[in-house]
Parts: sequence; C-alpha cells; structure tokens
Amino acid sequence: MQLCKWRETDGKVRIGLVRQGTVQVLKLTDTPDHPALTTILHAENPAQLAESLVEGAQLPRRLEELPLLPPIDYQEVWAAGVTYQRSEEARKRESHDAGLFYDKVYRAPRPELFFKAPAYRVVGPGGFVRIRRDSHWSVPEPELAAVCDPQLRIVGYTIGNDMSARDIEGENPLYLPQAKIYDGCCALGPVITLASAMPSLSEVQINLLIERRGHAVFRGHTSLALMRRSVEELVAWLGKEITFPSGVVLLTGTGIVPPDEFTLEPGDIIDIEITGIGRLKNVVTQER
Ligand code: DO4
Ligand code: MG
Repeated sequence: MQLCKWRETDGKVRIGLVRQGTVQVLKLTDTPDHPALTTILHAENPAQLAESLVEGAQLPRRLEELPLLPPIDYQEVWAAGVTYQRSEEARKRESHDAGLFYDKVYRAPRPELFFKAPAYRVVGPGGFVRIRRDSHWSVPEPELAAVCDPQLRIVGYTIGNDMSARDIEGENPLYLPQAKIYDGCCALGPVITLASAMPSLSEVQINLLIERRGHAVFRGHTSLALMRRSVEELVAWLGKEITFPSGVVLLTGTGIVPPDEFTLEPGDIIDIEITGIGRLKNVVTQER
C-alpha cells in the first residue's frame, strides 16, 4: 500500500491511497496541527487508518494524472553519506586534501549524518531541482529515503534525490552544507510505500537515468544489498541525541555516482527508479 499527496485545482491538499497506480481519495484534510499525511503515517497502524478513511463516494483516480506534491508535511530531511563503497571512492577522488576522512567515515562505527533540508525546500515529482550557479560540477544522488515517525519507527519509504555540488565539497569538506543545502537541493516522491508493503530491502534496486535533449547521457544502477550499513542502524544513530517531533525523512546515501567528467546541465531530466516505490522524475534548472 502506498500514500500520495496532491493539490486539487481548488487549492485543497488531498491524500490518496495508491494501489497499482489507482488512487482512492481519503477523507482527511490538513489542519496546521494535524497535517493529513503525517496524521496517517504517525498512527499506530497507518495502513488500517488509511483504509478506514477511503472516501467511498469519490471515483478512484489515476496516479499519473494527479499534480503530485512531495510526500512530506513538516518533517526535517536528513541524509547519510558514504554508505556505499562507490560513494567513498568518488569523494576521495574529488577531495584532494581530505580523502582520508571519507575512508575513515566509511569504516567507522559512527556514520556521516547531515541536515539536508526543511520540508518547505523539498521539490516533488516533475518539479525543478537546481544546480548552484557557483558550481561547475553538480550531480544527482539517487537514494532510498526512510520515512520515520516521531518515535523513529520506519513507517515508509520514498525516493530521494540528494543534489550535490561535488566541486564545492571537494574544495574543502567544511563546505559540505553549501554543497548540499540550497534552493531546489532535494526532491522526494512520487509516493510513500508503507513499510509493511515494501519488498525486502536486500532485493531493492536503484536505477538512475539522466537525459539531455532526448538522449540518455548517463545510466547507473545499484542495489541496497551493497550498502555498508542497514537503514535501521542509520536511523538509530540519527536519533541518538536529537528528537523529531514532526518525524524525519532520512536519505540513506548514494551508490551511484556518474563519472568524474560528468556534470548536470539545465534542462537535464533526472529519472530515479526504486523497486517497490516507483519513479521520481525532475528537471534541472539554474534559475530561481
Ligand atoms: O560526504 C559527503 C556526502 C556523501 C553523500 O551524500 C552520499 O554518499 O550520498
Ligand atoms: Mg547523498
């Protein structure tokens, strides 16, 4: 079972229950204290609550016809880094003076965790992700995103894109927040697959396709089985000394890095597919 969020033409935000691309509208509206999506996600049994809220009188809709919003309310987005060997190797190459630190963090018990974005900065399916105007080496990072409730139970999964400026991070690792956090730096969607409906993570595959003027300029692939740490381990480290009253979304790191000579250009289309969730497509821009 999956959940999606969209805005109707009358401005109302709706939540839907998705099965095989068909969306049943739920009778639940946003209030500032109880945003609809997290009201379901943070319930004791999200699937049961969603089922009980199906608006029987409304005809089912097609997922691809809805103007989807990112599947997030007020959660912070955090990210883990260097969780795949592919990422460790790439960071060591891009960073001339600080390669050792990436090696260390890949192997150390404590993972790299960083704040990525407040919910309002997150872009949804079909939206624009940005490359910084002061970067000449930017890439998408396709990542499994764990959606956690305030008790840090993993209640679902979505697709995340941790947009990154490799040249800025490579110049000095202390520039990480500037390489990672800026307008249009993060996309999530298209839906949340409830944890109970997610296939075994060891079988989950991630595919990335980047198209430029109608042609594929990069294709990459990885498997969650190649991740050095489990998602539960990352979430446990995240929650050690910090609480998340509105819940949190944790990007779990990238295992796909385009070759060093590749950089994104305005107009590129980033297409990320993850088993059990679907496909998140975004267009690259440098405009604001
Ligand atoms: O150390 C920098 C960030 C790494 C990252 O975002 C990733 O591995 O996905
Ligand atoms: Mg990343």
